[in-house]
Amino acid sequence: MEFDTVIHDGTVSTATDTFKADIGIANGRIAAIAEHLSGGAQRIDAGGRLVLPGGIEAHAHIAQESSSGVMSADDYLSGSISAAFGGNSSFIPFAAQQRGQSIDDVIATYDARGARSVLDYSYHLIISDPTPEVLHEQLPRAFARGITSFKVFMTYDLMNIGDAGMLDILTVARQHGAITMVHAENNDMVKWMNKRLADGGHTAPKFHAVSRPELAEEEAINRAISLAKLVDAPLFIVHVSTAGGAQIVQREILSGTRLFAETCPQYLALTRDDLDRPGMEGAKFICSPPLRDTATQDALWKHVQSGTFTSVSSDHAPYRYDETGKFLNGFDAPYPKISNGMPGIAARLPYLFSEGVVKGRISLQQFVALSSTNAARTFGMTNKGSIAPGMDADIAIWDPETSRTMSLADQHDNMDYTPFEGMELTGVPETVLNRGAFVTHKGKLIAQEGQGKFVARAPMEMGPRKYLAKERNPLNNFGVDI
Ligand code: DUC
Ligand code: ZN
Ligand code: ZN
Repeated sequence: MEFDTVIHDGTVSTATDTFKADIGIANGRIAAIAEHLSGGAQRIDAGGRLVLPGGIEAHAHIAQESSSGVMSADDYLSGSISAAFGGNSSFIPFAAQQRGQSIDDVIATYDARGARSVLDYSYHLIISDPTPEVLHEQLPRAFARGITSFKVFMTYDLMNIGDAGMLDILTVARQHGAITMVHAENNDMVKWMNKRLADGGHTAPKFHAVSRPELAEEEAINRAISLAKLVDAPLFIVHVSTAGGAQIVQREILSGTRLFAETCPQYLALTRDDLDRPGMEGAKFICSPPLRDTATQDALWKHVQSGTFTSVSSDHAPYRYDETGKFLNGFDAPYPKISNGMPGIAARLPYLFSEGVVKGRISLQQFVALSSTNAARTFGMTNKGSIAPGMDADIAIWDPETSRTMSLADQHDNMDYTPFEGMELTGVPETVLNRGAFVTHKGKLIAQEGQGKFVARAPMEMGPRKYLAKERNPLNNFGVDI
């Protein structure tokens, strides 16, 4: 067999196995895996390094305006390059509907933005305005294009769609085989806390953590799950930041609810003490939900280890530490007017590898599952997320031993800080292939702008109704499946 590329002398790891093998690539796909493969128009010597499925970043804000109109610092070119240097071979940022905007217009807008990507990409649709036309005409057109996941918000006045809006979206998602992602925080609790903090003159960045209590997340996660159960729809809780929230997710998964969740490196690595750095430095660490404490970090790691989380995602939301980003409303803005989010698309996998695999908290197989395979399966990237014949040749070659100190100087995004500055991490993704083509090689960018392609994703298998709400089960007395 003729191969375009052979990767030889690698240690291959998937979500289930680790083995020594050569990989033959033809026409962008994995064509053969064997102990020894000869030939290949191009041969890549892995030199015993790890050969893993390229990471799939399932939560990133790229070329996206926030609800208050602030454009993220990264576009699809810088965001995808940064992702690639972090060991990713594809990503699924958000395409956000502003109120009043049609979904067709949202998709056209993001298609133009996505065309610059060096990695394969798709979008999760953020829905802020679920009108009947959106629900019954525009979303079905989006599914037909292979956009099979949404995100909704339970917080922020300009984004929160209310419980009824969520039920409408969950119902449509179930009909079409889509999964609904949710930002779960109780809007009124946060607003009430904001008002009391403002009345007391508490405006410094550190009060951001006070304003969004753990209870606000736990209550909203519980409610979101109840809404999803009423209509038997699968649900994905994004950026879980609390022990209580993770515990609810674990309990529901164990009781058979079709539920998925992620946490993010910032909740494992940083605490709310970072919000109290001198001057306005704390603004760099404002994200929602907020950073918590070391006890929460320990609890979240246990949930990473024991399988509560489907994936660990970056929630890359890059707003620079200047007047274009964090300080759009002034350098002394009160915390609610400081842009919300932090960068991390390049740090996600090196952090998870170093703190997870190298420190013995998770196995290499868990790393692959959490960084790639589970996202591919959950979000319908059927040709990605594993190393097997027929799959896209989306591969990351890792040096598992080299250590480095994270610093802004090594970043490839458009940011002027990294929240992980100074962290010592072991393990470096040196080379990334996307459909067999180099994106990075030995730490250098090889890809051309626009090399990535839009990935039409498969619908999620819904399976039979479970009737978790017994009142909707027609087999029960008075039950009506409306
Ligand atoms: N939610 C996100 O998912 N990212 C950034 C800010 C937010 O509220
Ligand atoms: Zn969110
Ligand atoms: Zn986010």
